[in-house]
Amino acid sequence: MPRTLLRMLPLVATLAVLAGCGDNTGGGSDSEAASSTPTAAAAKLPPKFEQGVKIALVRQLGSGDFFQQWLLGAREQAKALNIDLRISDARNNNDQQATDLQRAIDQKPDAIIVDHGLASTVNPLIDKAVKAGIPVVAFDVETSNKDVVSIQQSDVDAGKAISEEMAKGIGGQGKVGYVYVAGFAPLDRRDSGWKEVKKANPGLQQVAQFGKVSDATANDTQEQANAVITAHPDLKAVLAPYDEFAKGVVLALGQANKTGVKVYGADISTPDIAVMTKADSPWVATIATDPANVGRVAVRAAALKVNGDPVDRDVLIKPSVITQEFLRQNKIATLEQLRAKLPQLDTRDTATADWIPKS
Ligand code: SR1
Repeated sequence: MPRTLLRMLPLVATLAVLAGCGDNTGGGSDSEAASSTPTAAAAKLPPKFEQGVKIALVRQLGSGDFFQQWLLGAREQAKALNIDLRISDARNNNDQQATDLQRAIDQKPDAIIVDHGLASTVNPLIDKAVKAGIPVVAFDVETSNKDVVSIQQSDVDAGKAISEEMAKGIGGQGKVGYVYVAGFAPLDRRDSGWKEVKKANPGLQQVAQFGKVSDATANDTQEQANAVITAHPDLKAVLAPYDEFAKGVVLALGQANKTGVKVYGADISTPDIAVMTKADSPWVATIATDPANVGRVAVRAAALKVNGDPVDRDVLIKPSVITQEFLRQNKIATLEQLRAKLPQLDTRDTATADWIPKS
């Protein structure tokens, strides 16, 4: 594989990282997640699962490609395990997420999955759930509770890998914009990676930091990016390590007819691939896992806890740097095609057991 196309390096390397159900959420296209990992011959479920298990999924956010794909994978895995997945989406309202989490605890489910959330909002309730004997799996939450299974996409290394890709892409020199909102665990962790790379590359000059997380993150970020692009005509790149951020910056650059600025993002989906591979697209690289697979891992980890099976306290899912060049040269237009070209995205062996169907 040509070295400029795709980098999937081990932990020590520098360019890539280390190696239906009573819900109120929306959705995305089922086909993207559904076809990604063929279901193997049905395994025999433990009696508890044969009878039916209830798991509450308490989400801080649900809009955008990443979150929709994540949910499709989670739902698919839940279905394969006869789990009634009860989903709430606080739409970035932290008080609402606290209410949702308290309600979930009151309903005494077999387990709770907390998907994103401000540490100060969710941790007291996570501790309460654990004390009440409810197994908790946390995805993208900064929690110190040792009884919680904590899942993330190796975000410090992810931030470092995409920042290094940017440093290399602009020859280690020049003005860069940075899209970041504090308080979201994955963004905070990626920020640590960026800080490390910034320190190691004194030629990189961060001239602006902006961004907004909302129900319409791309559009809100676009508005802020417009101002940054105007204020810094000699900008060389923008580090936007969340796909909704990256799409917002791409929209702003297009609106301003501005060329010569490279965008480095995070996450991947079929719509993201379309944006990256469009003629003259400034989005040149992203760091990503398969979001549907991450959703599946979260549900499997919860199922293992419900069954009393061992599961690691920290589950790190390894992302890959995926370049525009790789996507174009391999004529990849969909996430499904990317999965076929990039077996590293497969996480079926993470957080599993013999009795768990390979969804
Ligand atoms: C607002 S936090 C957004 C991030 O959460 C997940 O980790 C995704 O990778 C996304 O970039």
